[in-house]
Amino acid sequence: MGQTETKTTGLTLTEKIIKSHIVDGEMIKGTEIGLKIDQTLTQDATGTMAYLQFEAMGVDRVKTERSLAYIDHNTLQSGFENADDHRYIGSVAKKHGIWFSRPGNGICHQVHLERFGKPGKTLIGSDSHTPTGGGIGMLAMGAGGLDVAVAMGGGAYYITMPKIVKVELTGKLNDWVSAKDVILKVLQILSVKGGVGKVIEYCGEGVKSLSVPERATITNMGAELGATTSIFPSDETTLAFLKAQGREEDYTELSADADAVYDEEINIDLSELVPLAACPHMPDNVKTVEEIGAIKIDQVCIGSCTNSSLQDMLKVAHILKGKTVSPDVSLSIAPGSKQVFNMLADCGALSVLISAGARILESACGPCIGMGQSPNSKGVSLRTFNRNFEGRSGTKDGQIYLVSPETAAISALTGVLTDPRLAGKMPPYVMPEKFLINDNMVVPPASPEDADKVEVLRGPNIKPFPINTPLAERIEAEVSLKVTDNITTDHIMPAGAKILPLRSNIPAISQYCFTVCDESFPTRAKELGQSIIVGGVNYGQGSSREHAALAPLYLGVKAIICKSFARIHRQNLINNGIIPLCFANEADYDKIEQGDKLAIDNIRELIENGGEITVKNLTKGCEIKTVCELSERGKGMILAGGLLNFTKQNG
Ligand code: MIC
Ligand code: SF4
Repeated sequence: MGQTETKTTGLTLTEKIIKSHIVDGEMIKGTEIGLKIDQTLTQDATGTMAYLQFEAMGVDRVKTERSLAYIDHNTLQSGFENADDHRYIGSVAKKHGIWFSRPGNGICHQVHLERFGKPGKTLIGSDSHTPTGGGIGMLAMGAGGLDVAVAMGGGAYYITMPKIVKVELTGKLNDWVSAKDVILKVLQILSVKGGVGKVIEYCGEGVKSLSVPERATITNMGAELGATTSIFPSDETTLAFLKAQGREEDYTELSADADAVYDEEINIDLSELVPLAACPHMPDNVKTVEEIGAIKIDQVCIGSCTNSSLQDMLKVAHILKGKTVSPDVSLSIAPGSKQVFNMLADCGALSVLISAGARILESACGPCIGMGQSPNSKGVSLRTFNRNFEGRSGTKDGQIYLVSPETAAISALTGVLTDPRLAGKMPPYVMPEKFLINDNMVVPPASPEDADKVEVLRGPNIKPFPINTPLAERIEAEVSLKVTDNITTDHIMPAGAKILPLRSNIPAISQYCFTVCDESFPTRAKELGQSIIVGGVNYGQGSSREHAALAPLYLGVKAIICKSFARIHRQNLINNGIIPLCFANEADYDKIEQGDKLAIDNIRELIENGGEITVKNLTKGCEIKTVCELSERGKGMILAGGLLNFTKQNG
């Protein structure tokens, strides 16, 4: 904090990219800066809302270098809803200058890395795993849909100038140990809140031994640290990857200056790492596979934006070759993109996977977001994914462990969690020099001249989104819910095959808000008319889903008082005019109970002045000091009742 930009030392890689994109503010840590955004991406589960918001802004054509709309989350079509949303996104994309990646083309982050990401560029995406792009040296960040809509319209993206953590990698990974084990190690060191307000920058000799997809596994799951993003340098390995993708003209060499100064430093010797697993129900609940022991497993899922590259799939195919999946295990495999799928088919690896008994799924998020493959009751599931939050798999008492593809594949054969190092020599696999390039599932937008002729197709599931009203002078409201630490957006707004199709229908989806914690919450909140939620540390960690702010807004939630917030969720609250308050003294958490009546007087003035905000607990007869640190822009949004109102007011 407080470190100024007048540096005489060199710059970190993050600072270099920020420096070339900053359009508002100064590179002073802890202050708000606005960045020019070169590329945006959306996925379908957040995309409908983002494009409705984009339409509400009245911009004809996107102003970015490249914007893409991917379809990868809501691919199970058990009713008209998802198909209608996909049709809407396809048509709105065509009209407004956005490239449309059709269902079947793959998971947004995997496809973006392969086909569109560029070193040194900025990317924001309405999905928290957008930092995958850091694997090729992009400054890639997850954001709320509204922020993405603004960036598509040419507006800046605002972040707090982050602290920068250097992760110095030395040595080389041993056989059977992989990139997933590296990020699980970082999670063990930093925890799920250890990255908040920070960018994790990887450097050192060890970087050279990691391929681009391996680097992308690490930056992808950096989202679980709560970090603003993670980034690797762009070097010869990046060039080789881009060349193999037929995109060497997109290459720029990028690294930190030798004398760059970091805020924190972590050293990891890759050769000392062993296979790790994140145990239920948090990605930072990390132990060695050996330590957990040979627990019986019911399911193995390989895929997701963390581990679905061709390299991961080839490793798995070589491990499964000529073998059969344990009779007690269901193994599902989802290649990350059409490119990966095609190449697996062409080289015969797909046939190996099928022969071994794998259940092959389409290239999409699938089980990672509970779109099918929910495990059996109390089922133990090993997944190469990035999140194992309670209930996310679709089975409330499912026991999800996050592991590497190597550990997953070997365990699928043995039927118990198995340290892959016990399996002898690692079967060799060869990566091709050229990838199969065929972008036929990416639909280009209409030309500006033809855009008028494109009709936007809306299905009956698409309902208008709620817009807040300007902040009142006084808030008096009951506490409708009190929750504990590390509440995830999967608690606030659960996903899964049943609820995801309602993402375009806030009145309907809000009926599931917080039901993981308390089934009666939606009815109670609605009946109260307006209310306040109380939480612990790292409130809102996980996904970028704006619905975790929109549904509470619809249900009348005016403010959240907690010990600390996760970055993207806090911004989503501000964007929607919900006041994010933090206890000045964390122990005061105990002074409020669910059902207490709270009051805040002169709230407009207090927000404007930016000082302490006193919350009166009318039920308990005590006062609680809170703080609401907001930039001038943030204050404007809270006072106006959200970003859309604020933008309208300010032209
Ligand atoms: C996730 O992994 O939780 C998701 C589903 O991809 C979310 C986005 C969403 O909720 O639509 C994310 O990571 O932001
Ligand atoms: Fe999809 Fe899972 Fe990646 Fe989210 S984490 S984008 S649901 S694959």
